[in-house]
Amino acid sequence: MKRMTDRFADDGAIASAWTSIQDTMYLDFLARTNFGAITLDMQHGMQTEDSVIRGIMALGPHKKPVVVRIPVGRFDFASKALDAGAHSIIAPMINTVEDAKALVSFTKYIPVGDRSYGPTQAVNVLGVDRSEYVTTANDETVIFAMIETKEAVSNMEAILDLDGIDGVFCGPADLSISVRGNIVPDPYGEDTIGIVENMAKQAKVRGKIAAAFCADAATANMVYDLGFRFLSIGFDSTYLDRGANSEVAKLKF
Ligand code: 3PY
Ligand code: MG
Repeated sequence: MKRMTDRFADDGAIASAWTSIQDTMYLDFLARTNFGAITLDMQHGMQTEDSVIRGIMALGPHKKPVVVRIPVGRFDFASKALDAGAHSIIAPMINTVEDAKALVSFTKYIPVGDRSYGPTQAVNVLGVDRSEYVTTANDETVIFAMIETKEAVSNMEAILDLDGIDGVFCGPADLSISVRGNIVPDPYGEDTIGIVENMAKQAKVRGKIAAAFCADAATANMVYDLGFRFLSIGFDSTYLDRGANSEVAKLKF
């Protein structure tokens, strides 16, 4: 199987779907689109532990990277999602080096972290044997720390310096709320765009991946130009609205 990390070689980028819908038939449809990866969102999206495990298994045959955004602090479930065959974890609200170290301890095997041995289902889903899985997992699983508060920004370089943190993931809405002190988000607005630019720069100088949540393709293109290389684009209701409404708009009645 072509692994997720390969796709970043030669400055490649991944456009990921972002989904909250628990249904495996829907996930099968989504995986047949031209998105390069599928992200299952448990933080604000309605994915549950059960639906994520079923989702990873349903997505396995598509051979596309499956990414799971865990709820805040649920590093135990990050391990379980990797054991089920997820390629990557996005951990929200990583504000301190201690948060990041806890994330690494649950998601990377020794000597980087303390992930417990037991990839029974991952080897089936990914089609590799156990010894290949465990000896390559630290390099092949991609662990993103979400940077989305002022505190996280002040600790970002130290978080990025940690072995086991493979990249940072920009949460532009929470970041703007935290920086502006205003609950109405202004993603990629003038108060935060400099921080976002620096995020990509700091990741790149360390050979790590900058990732970001984007509402649409125009935002993803802008963020790509800043140096981000894993870009989630829109979410379920936008896919349905835009797809359905673009057809309806073509009707002559
Ligand atoms: C944010 O923008 O804060 C996010 O977490 C994106 O989902
Ligand atoms: Mg957020």
